[in-house]
Formats: sequence, C-alpha cells, structure tokens
Amino acid sequence: MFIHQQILQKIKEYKTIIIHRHVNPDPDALGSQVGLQKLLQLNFPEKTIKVTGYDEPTLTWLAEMDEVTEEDYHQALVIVCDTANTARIDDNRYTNGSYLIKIDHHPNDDIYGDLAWVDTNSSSTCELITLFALENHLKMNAYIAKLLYAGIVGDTGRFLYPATTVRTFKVASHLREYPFDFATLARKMDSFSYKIAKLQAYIYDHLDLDESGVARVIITQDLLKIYNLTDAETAEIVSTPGKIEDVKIWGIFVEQEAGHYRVRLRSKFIPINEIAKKHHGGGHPLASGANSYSLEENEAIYQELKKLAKKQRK
Ligand SMILES: [Mn+2]
Repeated sequence: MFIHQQILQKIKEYKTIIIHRHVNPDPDALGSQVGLQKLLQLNFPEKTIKVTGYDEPTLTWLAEMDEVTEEDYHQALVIVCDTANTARIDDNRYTNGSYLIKIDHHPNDDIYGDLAWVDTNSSSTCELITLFALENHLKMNAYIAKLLYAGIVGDTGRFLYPATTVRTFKVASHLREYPFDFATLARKMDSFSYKIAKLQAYIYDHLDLDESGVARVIITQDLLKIYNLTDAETAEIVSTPGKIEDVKIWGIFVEQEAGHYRVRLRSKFIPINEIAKKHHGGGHPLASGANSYSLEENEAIYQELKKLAKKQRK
C-alpha cells in the first residue's frame, strides 16, 4: 500500500486529529499544517481536526491556530508537518496522542513517529499535501489551494530553487485552478514592510564578502531593536545576499535574546549542511541552520565556509 493510502487509513481510524508544525513557522509550515486541516475538515466533516502552535504575527493573514486542550489529545491522531527534528516541533504535547505521523521534505536525520512520509525530493511539504489530496481523490476548495500554493511559493522562492521539479509545477498548476485571489497572494508574497526594506539595505551595506564568494552578515539584538524587528521577521531577508552574483555561500548570524546566534546558511551549489551539523544544526544541503554560542564560533563557521569554497574551486 502506498504511503498516502496508509496515512489516509490512519486518518479514517481516528475521531480527533491534531496537526503540528515547526517553531518559527514559514508559509510552507503553516500552509501544510492548515491546508491539511482544512482538507480533512472538508472531506471528513464528522471529525474534530485542530491545529496547534504559536500564532506568528507576520503570518496571521494566511492562517491562525486553534485552542487545543489536554483532553483533545486523548485517543487522538497527531500529524507533524514540515518538521525534521522533534526539538523543532511547536507545542511539545505532540507525544500525548495515540499515534504519530510525520510528513516532511527535510533530510530524515531525526526519525520519529509511528509512520513517516519523508520525501527529500519534494520542494515543500505543501507539495506532499497536495499529492496526498490528489492521489486519494479528496475534495479541495479555494482556501485549501491558496494555503498549499503559498507554501510551495515560499519554499521554492517562487519556483527559483533547484528543488522545483516537474512535479512541483504539476501540483502548482492544479492548485491554480481553484478561484483564490491569486494576484493578492502573489503580491503579498513578493512584498515586504518598510522596516524589512531598511534591514535589506543594512545587509547590502554591511556584507563581508571574500574573493571565493563567501559572505556573512551579523545582526545584533541592538540592530533588531533599532529596526523594531523580531527574530522571526529576519527570515524574510535570508535570500537577500544570494541575489548578488558574486555571492556563492552566505551565512546570516542573528543574535538571540538568550545571547547565542542563530545562523542561517545558504549556498548556490556547494552543500553546507555538514557545517551546520557540526554547529548544533542541520537541514538541506543548500539551506541549513546552525547555532553559535560565541563570537569565536561565528568566526569559525565563517572560516569553515571559506575553506569549503576554496576547496571546491580547486
Ligand atoms: Mn518546508
């Protein structure tokens, strides 16, 4: 039996289903979580299906979370979307259900759940949820299509990143058939606030770029305060250095309130996830995250990236 059929069978067995996703949600996390919720609500109106986690203020225009009680988890099926490792699951009550399913597209380094659908060739978890709907012949509507489309656009950088495949376009074209307000969504996902524009200007102005194409920028807590930004909002500028032709690998070091640095690593060709793993992180070969606990470690990460770029040039 195919995995999407196995998942559907489990869904049919449970009266209550609670869907989680990762902390610091992006459109793919939120779109897959709430897209799956709305899909199941439409197809199984007799079931109770809830979503849980923190409401990310910059994404409430897309979807909002439910009130989920302890009792809700009693005999419930729990599904976690778009989350590679358990430490990143938003709302640690995910173990309180009777059965756990993981649906994701990140490398499966942390194997969890009673059943897992992990497809690292998928552009996004929203692509997987759309496939799940198509393969199982489930009904869809405009809002579900909008949520799933938003996630695909988010994770592919609007069909720019190499994970964008023929299947991604097929799935996206299917979603586009539904009458959601495409123009508004496209504009929303392509625009940023004035304070983000200011932060982008800062990044272009303060980028350290070496001759092998490795760039870094450090965003301190003071800077976040000056621009009135949260750590979550800095997600919007992760792709900014990559727009520069000369930049091949880049790291964005964001100082956290607790004092350490969250490091977002990106690369155009050379895999950088081994460096992320070495520094308390992981992720995709070309898009990873790490954590640094000192200025020395920030420097070490930058030097390791440079070494990697130089080695590849030879
Ligand atoms: Mn994703």
